[in-house]
Amino acid sequence: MVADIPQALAYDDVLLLPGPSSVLPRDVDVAVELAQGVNLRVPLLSAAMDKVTEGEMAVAVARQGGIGVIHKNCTVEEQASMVERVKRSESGFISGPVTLGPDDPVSRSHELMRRYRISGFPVVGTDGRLLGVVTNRDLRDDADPAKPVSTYMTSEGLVTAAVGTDLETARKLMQTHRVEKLPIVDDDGRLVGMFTFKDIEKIRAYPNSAKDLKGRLLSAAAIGVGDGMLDRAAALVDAGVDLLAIDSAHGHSTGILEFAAKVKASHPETALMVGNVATADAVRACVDHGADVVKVGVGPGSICTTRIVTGVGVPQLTAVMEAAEAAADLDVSTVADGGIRFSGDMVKALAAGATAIMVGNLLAGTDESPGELVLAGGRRYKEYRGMGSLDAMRAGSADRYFQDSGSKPEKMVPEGVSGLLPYRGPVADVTGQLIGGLRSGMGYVGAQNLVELAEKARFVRQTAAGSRESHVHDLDVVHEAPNYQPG
Ligand code: RVP
Repeated sequence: MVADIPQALAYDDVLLLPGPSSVLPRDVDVAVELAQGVNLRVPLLSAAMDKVTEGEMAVAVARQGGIGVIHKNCTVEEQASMVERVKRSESGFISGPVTLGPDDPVSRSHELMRRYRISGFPVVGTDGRLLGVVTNRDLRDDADPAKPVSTYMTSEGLVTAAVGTDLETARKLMQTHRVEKLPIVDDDGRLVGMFTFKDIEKIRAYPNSAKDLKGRLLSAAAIGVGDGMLDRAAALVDAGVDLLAIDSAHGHSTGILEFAAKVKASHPETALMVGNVATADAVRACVDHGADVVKVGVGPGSICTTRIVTGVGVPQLTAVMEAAEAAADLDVSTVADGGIRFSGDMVKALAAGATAIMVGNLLAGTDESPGELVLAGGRRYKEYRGMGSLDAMRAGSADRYFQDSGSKPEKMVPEGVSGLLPYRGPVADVTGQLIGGLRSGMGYVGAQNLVELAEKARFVRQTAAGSRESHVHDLDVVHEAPNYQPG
């Protein structure tokens, strides 16, 4: 009987063999298509966790070429407005700008500025014609909140451009006329869209952003099952979400699968990610129920106690390999979720066949993660918690673990913990190291792109002694490296 038990491996159990290579790290291609319309420039997702991905993180990750999955421990309105924030953050050409009517009060303009973090609006009449532009420069502190915006808007000598104006022409026009917004109007003077100078500058600053066909950053958001979740999905789709993620600790369960089929039937055009799973059968079940992407990982997360509390799970390398093989047969993608501690783990996950990876821990200590810095013993930290921790479940994630959020805390059975992480600076620093490590790994393997990485990968197993040898040993680290934390 014992002999029949299959063995499963974790990332740290293996290494990749170096192969013949004429590939330089800087020349490799790390782009992937996660699902139709969801083209990533780097194979990275940030976790749908309330200490990891809100609007700011989602924008930051998309600017680096990945996609952030906005968590759902908040109201539908809050989550949808975070998606909108991502979609509006830098779109180059904004085809449906937020507008005001001439009679809207100044207070409404302030409200919208705060909500969308934008600095001004075109003002249009009921017939859609552009009447003026109002920006925060027009609305100084002494602007009366009750007065109509027409009192303060600029309407004389408006700088506008015709339909079809390209990005560079728009930039030059705005520079020449020293304006920050360039409304695009048709022959009848109707507003068709708008460029903003800030957006164009950001496009130049983040050339590797992951974008949709309209040039807007990609966004993803989590939903659960149960009351109101179909409405939540609809609100997120209305807000422009590119990828819906059904977030569960056990994706291979009837309730999740049936719900996935309903979501797919309601929103066939929106890419759907379902998880989490750890077996090939589960991948097939998810795909049978509408998944375009299957998320893999039962128990590898840094804050996760599922395997300890329930005795269930699969070491992540094996889970990824089995899932990726099944997914490849069905022509869908997989995301290796959880347990990525170093960039080398990312290389191993992708070499094992995952289309992309998802991280929580590595991004939770950054500037863009939700929450304040905590000072302890002279060092800076940020809080990180599992969605199966008691605190997070009370805040709304109990359904991920098939528990009732109304239960008394002492009745809940947590599958996660909370803790502090060292502060890690901006997201761009972390992703720079991760992708840099990936590129170097591909160079060693001799893989020009991620498909080749999976094809050429040859793993060897390492013993505990091998793992010890792989890690830093026999010295006290004095100057920490930005991509290596001991133990
Ligand atoms: P990590 O990057 O190792 O911190 O793992 C993050 C992943 O862990 C998440 O994307 C999610 O799948 C899983 N998770 C989140 N909460 C919990 C838990 O409380 N058990 N697990």
